[in-house]
Order: sequence, then C-alpha cells, then structure tokens
Amino acid sequence: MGMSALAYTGTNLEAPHVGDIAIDGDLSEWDLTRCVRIDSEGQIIDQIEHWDGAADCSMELYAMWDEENLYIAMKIFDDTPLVYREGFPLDELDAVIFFLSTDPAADPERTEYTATDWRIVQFADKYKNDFDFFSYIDREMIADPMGWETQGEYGDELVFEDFEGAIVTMEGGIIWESRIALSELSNAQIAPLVPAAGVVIGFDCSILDVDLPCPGIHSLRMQCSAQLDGRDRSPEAYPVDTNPSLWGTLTFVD
Ligand SMILES: [Ca+2]
Ligand SMILES: [Ca+2]
Repeated sequence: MGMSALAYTGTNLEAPHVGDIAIDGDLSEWDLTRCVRIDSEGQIIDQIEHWDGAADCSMELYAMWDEENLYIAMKIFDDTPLVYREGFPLDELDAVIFFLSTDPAADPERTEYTATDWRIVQFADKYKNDFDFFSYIDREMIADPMGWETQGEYGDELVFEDFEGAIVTMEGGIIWESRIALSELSNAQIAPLVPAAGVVIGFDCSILDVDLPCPGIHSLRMQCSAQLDGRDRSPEAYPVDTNPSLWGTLTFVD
C-alpha cells in the first residue's frame, strides 16, 4: 500500500467544553455519545492473530477541554487489563497511545512529525488498590524537537507534573479518566495549544494489549483511524508513529 499523505482520516472525536469535573473514574460529567471506538478487526495494525474479539481488547475514547486542560476518558474492555511489568519493553505490555498536534494550523498533509506533534504512551500499574501512572513521550522521530526531548522511555516515570489520572474497574474492563495540563506540551520554544470551539487538531489513539507479560510476546495493537483489509498487518505498513497525515482529528466544541 503506497503511503502518501492522507491529510488526516475521517475519524473525528468531538470534545465538548467542560465545567466542573472530578478525575475519579466516574464518568457522569461526560457525554458518552461523543466518542470514537476501537473495536474492529480492520483497526488491528500488529499481531492480528492475538485478537480474540472485543472482550479481549476494545475501547471507547472520550475527550473534553477547558482553557488550560485536555481531559481524556476511556472505557477499556479487556479480560486481563493493565498488564504491566517494570523493565519490560513497552510493546510487550498493555498501554494506550495518544497522538495529537498542538498546532491547529499544522499542514494535515505533512508526512513527518514536527515539534508540535506528540506521541504519548500511557501505562498504569495497579498496586493494592492504587494505580501508578507512567508516560513515555517519544520525540525520536522529530528532526527538531525544539528542546522537548524524549522522556519516560524506560516505562517508570510519570513525566508530566500537572496530570491527574483515576482508574476504576467495570464489568469486562476498566474506566480510565485523566486530565493533562496543556502547558505540559509546550516549552519556551513550543507554544501551548489554545483550544476553542471550532478548532480542529490532528489526533489519534492506539491501544496495546498483551494477556501475559512474557518476554518476546508482542502486544496486539489497534489504531483508531485504521480501516485495513487482509491479515498482513504491521505498524510499518500503517506508520502513524512517523506519519501524522494518517491520524484522525479531534474537534473542540461548545
Ligand atoms: Ca469524573
Ligand atoms: Ca486482553
């Protein structure tokens, strides 16, 4: 499949403005009808033979915003959620990956990441009844990351200072609610995203699923924007990690 610029796919997530919200795993503040789903075989971009259907790995994703924050909530359906083991490679664990541009004016046909394109891997590890949150911000594919370098690649760092997360279990999986301050995705050279109703940004999401942390067992990976045929799947053949034009979009609304 030739991978020319797609100028973003048609997959769009509407993110309403939010007033009061508690990051507690209770999604009563959320409009659950505004979501994107990862739940079909066409969205698998790696390890298709390891998918046992929606109860094994699927998700619904929601977003909201205020002037300073991006809120993301997920229902993750997985009969063995949050498989995490310190020191394991990131592609042998359960994780989610968010892809977003903090520049609404970025060219949707760009086929390389720029400093305002973010690939954020998030993990959580349950210890007793608490969760530790970890992030990995991958900037290796960016020619000039403008002073914001890769962080968290060893899987044991939160990376963000102004972040809140909460996870609760539900029938068949988990609910994961989170807030990230938009200032975290900026520095002296990179302006923060300023959301407003009507603004559209490049956005995508990926989920990684492994049922047992065994060395060498790679995670199944599903990508929100993907709609693939056949069973020959690989991240190289659907290179969202290096080509933002394959992402979907997120639209901020009132
Ligand atoms: Ca809540
Ligand atoms: Ca699973």
